[in-house]
Order: sequence, then structure tokens, then C-alpha cells
Amino acid sequence: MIRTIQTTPFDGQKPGTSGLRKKTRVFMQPHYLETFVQAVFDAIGGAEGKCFVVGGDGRFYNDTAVQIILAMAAAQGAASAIVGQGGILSTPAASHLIRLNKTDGGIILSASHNPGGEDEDFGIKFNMPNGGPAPEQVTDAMYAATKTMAQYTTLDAPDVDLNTIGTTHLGGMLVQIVDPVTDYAALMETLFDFPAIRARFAAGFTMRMDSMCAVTGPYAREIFENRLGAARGTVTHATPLPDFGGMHPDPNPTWAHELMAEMMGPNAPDFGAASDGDGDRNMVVGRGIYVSPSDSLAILAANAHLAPGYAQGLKGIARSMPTSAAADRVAAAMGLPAFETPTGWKFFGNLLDANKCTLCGEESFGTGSDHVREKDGLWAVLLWLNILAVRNQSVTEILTDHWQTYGRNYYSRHDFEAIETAKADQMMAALRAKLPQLTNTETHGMTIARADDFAYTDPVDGSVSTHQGVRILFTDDSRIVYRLSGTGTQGATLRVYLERYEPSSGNLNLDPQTALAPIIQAAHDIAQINANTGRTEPDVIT
Ligand code: G16
Repeated sequence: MIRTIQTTPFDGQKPGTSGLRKKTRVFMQPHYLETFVQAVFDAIGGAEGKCFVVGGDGRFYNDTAVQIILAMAAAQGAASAIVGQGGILSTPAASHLIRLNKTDGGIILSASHNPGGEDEDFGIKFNMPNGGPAPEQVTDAMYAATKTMAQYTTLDAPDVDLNTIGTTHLGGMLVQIVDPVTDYAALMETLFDFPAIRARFAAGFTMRMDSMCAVTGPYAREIFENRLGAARGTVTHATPLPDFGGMHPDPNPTWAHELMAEMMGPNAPDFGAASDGDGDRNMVVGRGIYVSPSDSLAILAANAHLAPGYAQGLKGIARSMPTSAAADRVAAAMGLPAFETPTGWKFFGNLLDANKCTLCGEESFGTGSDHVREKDGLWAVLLWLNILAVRNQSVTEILTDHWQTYGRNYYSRHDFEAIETAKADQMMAALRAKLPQLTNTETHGMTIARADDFAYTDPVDGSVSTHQGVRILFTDDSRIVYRLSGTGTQGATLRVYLERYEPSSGNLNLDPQTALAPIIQAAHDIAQINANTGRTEPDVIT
């Protein structure tokens, strides 16, 4: 039976950098999730006759949310839904299913790298028929719809059995429960040289993949252990748990500390990697050496032709503005177009759809290509494995060779978390107000060439996004960027991005924090971080 439920709008259902993310208990309030789902359907012209992919990273509330979404889609006339078994789909696998089945989009449940559990975080986002996150015009329409929401419709029916693969019906809607891994793993086999990687594992190459009790465990086991022959136990924390086993599935040196300790220890494997809650982020580590995400993008771009899926070469390389310029140097050397977009994977979608670029990447541990419209953690790990197998070199050798060829963009991000929102806003406002006076001034022995607030005009559809981060650009190509995160759920997170270029003739082996010391000092002074926030030290350094 279809039921119409009266409701009243909730405050603050504005999607951030990647969908709506809140504390799980906020989502568990009566009508909260339903209001947002209704707004999604309203913003895309209704669900009638459409087909959607539905799934999430398995965090607490995932299964309940899947049932709510299916019941609403069925009530509103959706033709069919493709759902990952157990309600599980990694974000890149969901993007692939949307594209493979030519659906009308998908609803993905995840708060990505944020912890999961009843007292932690939950999230939801809509991906378009191209498999990519909804662009700003669409998320703005969703937000507008939430503000006037008065009712939604749903179906009174027993829950769908999410655990049995096969086809069933919910009201008039066809529901297909699919294995979450099969199609994704098949796609990976088309892109990479599996025989070469398999041969390398057979010859004794060792790896540790930390899935952090989040969604990639089953994918990683199937691909690395079953298909590529990596030793059993290569994948750790391989069972997705509703609270991620208490882990914070954010693949960076701070949160993936178990992996870091092993990789920096005496018996480190040849290669290490970690992924996040929903499987779209990755961190890559060599024996005794950490690879910054910005360097990873540049190295993948320079070597992608070694993988069969990219043997034809790249169309272009895109990075988010706060990501280091290392990838731009590769693009210049290869004569490829380079693009600089605001933070948020959604900004890469148009470039990929228009065939303007093949590889995209972000400093926030995201790398991907035109094979889907999301960043893809395991894809990045596989491309690294492919490159390591073909070049038959260690991660250290590949990094060193890269810096000797292109020079090194020393890079780090400092995060100041859970700052009082009003204080963070005040700090950014004061910073923006003083930008015009900064040009040509000196600080810590460096001269500021330009200071601005990054704005982006999409080269495909001409849409303009302003206030995407304050940039302080120095005459020697060094740079400071300040942004407030759009993915946190508690107060504000200030991200300070720091970069300095060292040519290949210079010292390429400094600790980034040492290499960046004057820039870090300048960043504190210019924004008056301590005076404005009371903080002297960052909570996370990447
Ligand atoms: C999302 C976006 C990324 C962005 C990251 C961090 O990733 O898709 O493009 O770089 O958030 O954003 P912010 O600096 O605003 O917190 P994910 O993995 O959280 O979906």
C-alpha cells in the first residue's frame, strides 16, 4: 500500500563537498532521511519509470537506509533498482554499475572516510546517469526542495531480502540483488596487466592492503588474493563492519598508522596500500617510504601507458586546485592539457565526459580515471602494481627517478579539526579582506606574487564556482592555500595546504616538514591561526 506521510522541513540539509553528511543519529530522526530522498527525487524530475543503483559502504544504518530508499522508489513508480548484496557497494563499484547498466543514476550511502557507528557519521549522495556525483546545480535543487518539504510517499511492504542474489519485486518495482564485486573486478581486468602482476607476486613480491574494516575488503581479497595470487592474508581488516571495528577509515599516515608502522618497520613488504570507508580513496606506501597523493597522481600519469587500458596515452590530466603542481609538470612534459578544478570529485565529471582528460587526482587521497566517474582506491593500487610489475623497480626507485626527472614539489596538508564554526568563518573572512594588500609584500624571506580566492569556470558548461579556497602564491612558485572542509560533521576543519618546488638539481630528499618550514611559519602568521582559533599545532598532517 502506498502511503503519503506529512512532514516539515529540516534545517541544514545542504549537500557539502560530497553529498549530505551528518551524525548517524541525525539521520535516524523520523522523516530525516526520507525528506532528503524525496528532495533527490524531486530535483531529478521524479522517480517514475526510472532505474537506480542503490548501495553503501556497510556502515551502521546502511541496511535500514537501503530499505527506506527502495520503499520510496517503489512507491513513486521507479521501474527497477540494482542493489549490492547486503546493501553493500563501494562508491567506484556503484559508479560502474550506473554506467554499465545505463541507469538513471544511483543513491550511495556513505560518509566516506569519516568513522561509522550509531554515534559517528552517516551520509547520502546522488550520482547522475554518467556515474558521477551530482553537480552543484542539482545539489542546489535538492537543498531547495528540502526547505519546503511537506510530504513524501512510501510503500508499506515487508523489507526486501538484501542477502540473496537474484531478482525480486517490491510493489511494481523490479529489484535485482547483485554481487558487489563481480562487475567491478571484471572492469579492472580490462584495464590492467593481470598476468604481469600475477607473475610478480609469484616471484615473491609482497604487499599489505589495509581495508580498515570498511567496504574494500571483499573487493581486495577477490582481486589481489584470488585473481592476482597475492599471499592469503595480504588484505587485512578485510571484513566490512558497521562501526569499522572502531577504526577511522581515512587512509592517511595518521589514521592508517598500523600500515605505516609495518611499512616503516624492519620486515616491511614491498608495497603497502590502504583505502577508506567507501573505497574511493587510497594511500600508497613503499618499503620505508610514503608517497604523497600529489606525487602519486604525477607518477601514475607519467607511467599510465604501461597499463593496457591506458596504452594509447592520456587525453589530459586534471587535479584539484589544492593538489600540488607535480602533475602539471608531467602534463607539460608530455604535451598534454592540464586542468585545475575546485575540491570535489564532481568537478571532474564534465571534463571526463567531454573527453578532455583521462586521469584525475586530489591531494585528499583520491585518484581515478575515465573508467568510472568517481575516484577509485583499488584502481589506483592496481595501476601502481601494474607499473611496479612492468618497471621491475621498487617504490623508492620510482619516486627518486620521478623527482630526478621533474623536480620535487614538496607538499603537506595541515588540518585543524573541530574548530568553533564562527571562529573559523571569522578567520576566513579576515583573511579574504586582507588579500588585496598582500601582493608584493615579504614574509619569512619570500615575496608574495599574488593572493586571491580561487574561482573556477567550467570549460565545458561555463558554470562558475567562486570562493573555492584562498591562495597565497609566492614568486618562487611556493604556495599556501586555506580552505574550510566541506565534509566534516563537527564544527569546522581548517585545511592549510603547503607547497614548495625544488628543481631536480636541488636537494630532493628532505623531510617535507623541514623543506616547508618557512612556508608553514608564513601560513600561521598570515592567517593568524593561533589568535583566531587558539590552535598552534595541526591535528592531522598528510
Ligand atoms: C570528498 C570529495 C573530494 C574532496 C574530499 C575532501 O571526498 O569527493 O573531492 O577532496 O571530499 O573534501 P573537503 O576538503 O571539503 O573535506 P570523499 O572521499 O570524502 O567523498
